[in-house]
Amino acid sequence: MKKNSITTLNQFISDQQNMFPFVQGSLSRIFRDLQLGAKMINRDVRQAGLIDILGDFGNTNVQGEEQKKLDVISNEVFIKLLEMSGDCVCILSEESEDVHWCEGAENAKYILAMDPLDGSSNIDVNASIGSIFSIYKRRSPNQAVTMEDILQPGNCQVAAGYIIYGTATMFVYTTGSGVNAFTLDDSIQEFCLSHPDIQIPKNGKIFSVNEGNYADFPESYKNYIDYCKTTGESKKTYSARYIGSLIADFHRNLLKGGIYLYPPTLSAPNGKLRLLYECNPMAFLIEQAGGKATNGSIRIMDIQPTELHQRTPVVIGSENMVDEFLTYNK
Ligand code: AHM
Ligand code: MG
Repeated sequence: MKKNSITTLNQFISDQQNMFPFVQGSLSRIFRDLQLGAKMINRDVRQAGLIDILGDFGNTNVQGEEQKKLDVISNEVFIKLLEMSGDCVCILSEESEDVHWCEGAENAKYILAMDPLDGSSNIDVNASIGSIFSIYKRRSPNQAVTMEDILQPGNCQVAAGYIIYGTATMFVYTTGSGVNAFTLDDSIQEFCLSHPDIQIPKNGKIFSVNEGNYADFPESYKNYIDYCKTTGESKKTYSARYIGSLIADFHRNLLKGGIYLYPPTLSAPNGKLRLLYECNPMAFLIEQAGGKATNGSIRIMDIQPTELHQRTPVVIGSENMVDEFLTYNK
């Protein structure tokens, strides 16, 4: 990149496409749709306190109109845009119980999984939230889509990323050759390359976990968390940082180095986070940035999903910190 030059996300994607001529335009079109959806949701998030979108889904406002939660609106926005361009045969969403089949796109090549607005309970308190996506190529191009197409392990992802609606709005993604982040320039409404080729530091100083659940964690997790909090002259302690919004916690750790844990608990033995919509895309990004992601015993991206809304414990972040955790969780 030339110094002082601006590279927009569209330009970046089109350059990548020129480098790999076998990549047809459909993946680029999906990215165009995701960008447009991100800008529309960004607009709504920025106005969240001003317009009637804060209430619970199902409520009616004083005019008798139905109020919609932003996560429902976000789901509708992405589905509508992706369905219109016809490059996804189906969409899997944390907000939809079943597979959403895209009308007229029976022959499309891609399957998209998403959490349209993760951490949405943070909207009401003006904390960062985000949208997560993960893209797979269907395995059966010339026949009806099977469950094998839909339930692919994370190691088959062709692209993944997230949009963080924070103090700035950023689009962070990978197609398997590094991680790049683009910041939305509000004045021109373009995502511009701001963080090329992100690498997570091998060691970090931050651990992120909901310690409110500590009593319910397995012993190995408790021991690791106790270790993170150890103080002493010879040992560097870690600082705790936990927003309770996966993308915000992940994004900070990605840039600064750190580890994020969502352990199994007594009441939720598979943790809380979803494999398809949250853990796989984050695992692809972290590995592409030089980090690691595990469920405590195996690599997140090697888990074979068996159901759409499957949950998994997750430990993700700087390589040496995840390795250190694994010595506690043999
Ligand atoms: P959501 O998909 O319903 O928004 O829930 C996922 C969120 C993550 O953003 C966050 O990391 C986690 O839930 C926080 O859970 P907890 O409040 O149990 O710590
Ligand atoms: Mg979520």
